[in-house]
Amino acid sequence: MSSLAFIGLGANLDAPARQLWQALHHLAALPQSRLLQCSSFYASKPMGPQDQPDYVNAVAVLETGLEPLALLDALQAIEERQGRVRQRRWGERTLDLDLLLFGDQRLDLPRLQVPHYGLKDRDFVLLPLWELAPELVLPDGQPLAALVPEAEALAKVAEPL
Ligand code: PH2
Ligand code: MG
Ligand code: MG
Repeated sequence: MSSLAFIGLGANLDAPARQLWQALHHLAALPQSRLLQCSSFYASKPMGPQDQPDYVNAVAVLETGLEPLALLDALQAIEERQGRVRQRRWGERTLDLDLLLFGDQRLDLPRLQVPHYGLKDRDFVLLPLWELAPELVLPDGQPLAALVPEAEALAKVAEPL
């Protein structure tokens, strides 16, 4: 049985848009999985420490037969392949891949909370998600469209490469 997984992508170091393209390439190569779609790339001001570069953010949707924790392992392996070093909390990074939604599952495991805890508060997640799935209803029954009008517009990155 396969599930739809929404994945948040973010980067603010080392040619961020190129990092996102490379991550999409790796996501497309995951076993038992098919990369269905990716949103536009959005430029966003950093949440957290302000003395770091702006981010490029996007959301991708994957159809996968992997279990959530196996997918999480795969996402972390991609982050590592792209040189991710864990520095300060909410600090700069070459690539961040967050499992935002996994079908309509709700998981509260030590390693994995789904839906992602920050999903509803982050414009750089809500806007690309809404671009992909304007009719989406979150596992708690809340329509995504109800959250988006409060989100601030973000500029799309015109030339991702
Ligand atoms: N990710 C962070 C910290 N701050 N800010 C923006 N704009 N976009 C991000 O993806 C982001 C962030 C850590 O995951
Ligand atoms: Mg993140
Ligand atoms: Mg993360």
